Amino acid sequence: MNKTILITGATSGLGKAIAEKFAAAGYNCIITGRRKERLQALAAALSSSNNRIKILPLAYDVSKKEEVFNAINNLSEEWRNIDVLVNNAGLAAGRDPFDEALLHDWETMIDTNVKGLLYLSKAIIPFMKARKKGHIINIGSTAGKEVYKDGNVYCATKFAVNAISQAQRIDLLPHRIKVTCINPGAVDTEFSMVRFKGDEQKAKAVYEGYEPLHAEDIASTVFYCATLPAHVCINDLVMTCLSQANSFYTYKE
Ligand code: NDP
Ligand code: 8X3
Repeated sequence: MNKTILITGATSGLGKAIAEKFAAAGYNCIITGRRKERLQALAAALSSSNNRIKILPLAYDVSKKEEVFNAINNLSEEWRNIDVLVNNAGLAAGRDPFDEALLHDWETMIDTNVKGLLYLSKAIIPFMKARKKGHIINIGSTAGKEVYKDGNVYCATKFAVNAISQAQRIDLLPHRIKVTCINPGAVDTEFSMVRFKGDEQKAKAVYEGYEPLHAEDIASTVFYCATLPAHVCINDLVMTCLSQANSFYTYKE
């Protein structure tokens, strides 16, 4: 029987690449995000690439508690057998000094990166507990390892993802649920376009002068972590491209 994965933020970047990787490996996929057209297009592409799997597109906003619990609680019995939950949906909004940053940006990041991850985990853990197995993979960041200038609340949300991952790992031990936190450095996705609110020049500059990670690199790592033997769990993993050492140091040519 196919395994099932639920991926948040599958309409773009890391989430889309993770969906493609697991679909190719025969997983049934619940793909989620707010942009319905993108979800439908991805669902069609994944289904046609592998006719032995099922794809369920679910459009909701992870930061809206009611939408999350409605979507998850309305899953049919068959779709509740979630083996892997990837809490990936997230964003940075702005990159400004603490005293100049917008409250609205802070709230959006906290609501999405922290509360969204909590809501999804809370909604899905009962299904995993009932089956006495499951794997939660949280996407953190190098920004959750070192705070960098003007990163303030984005970094804080990723520090929170790290803390929540540690807490989940401890408290879910009796239920045989694995918890992995994967912390990538710069990955060339729509992340910077979102962060700089459509400013293409600023977004492009982030990835100039070196080869950043690609979304597929993260997808392969998520897949590796998710397919280890049942008794093995990668707890915490930091990955960067060759040109990046940590949040502060990127060697650009
Ligand atoms: P993208 O902007 O390419 O993708 C972000 C995804 O998150 C989209 O699918 C978007 O879907 C979804 N999303 C955002 N807000 C919401 C919301 N409120 N409800 C539901 N879905 C939402 O960025 P990445 O793929 O790069 O980012 C994915 C994760 O990786 C984030 O958590 C990010 O912090 C993290 N990360 C990224 C790095 C990078 O350099 N790119 C490095 C380290 C970590 P939609 O808009 O359709 O809702
Ligand atoms: C995304 C990577 O360096 O922009 O989490 O914070 S960075």
